Amino acid sequence: MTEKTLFIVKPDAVARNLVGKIISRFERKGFKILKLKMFTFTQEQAEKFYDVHKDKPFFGELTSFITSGPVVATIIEGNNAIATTRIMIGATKSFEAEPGSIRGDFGLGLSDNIIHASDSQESFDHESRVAFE
Ligand code: 3AN
Repeated sequence: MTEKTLFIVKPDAVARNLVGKIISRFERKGFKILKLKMFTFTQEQAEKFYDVHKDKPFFGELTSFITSGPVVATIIEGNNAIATTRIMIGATKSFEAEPGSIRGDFGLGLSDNIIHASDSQESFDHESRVAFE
């Protein structure tokens, strides 16, 4: 089923010059890039983007990290895009993520875990609206 999803190359990965390597994995997998945008989240935008986590103890850490530098937001399209992208990015804690996944190959952090990707149609709708507003 052709589907769209959103992923965001986070500030740690942009700072480490990993943008091309990360995007190329999705192209190589067979996804088509529909939109691409480099920007820095404002505090307000970050709070809206991560709205579902607003009651979590790490909310402050999350918004301060995502606003700490430029990110690259990408909307891609392809078969089963949402679930397949989640498999490709790997476990939330980069230090536990499987080698072969993006977090498993490029990171060791938790807040600084390289990449974000929508985990449902509902989060894609919300997150793409905020990132591309
Ligand atoms: P994922 O990014 O894999 O969907 P979520 O939705 O559970 O993970 O968490 C959203 C973001 O919050 C993660 N990308 C991570 O950066 C951060 N995060 C999750 N759990 C923690 C935690 N215990 N401490 C700090 N940051 C966390």
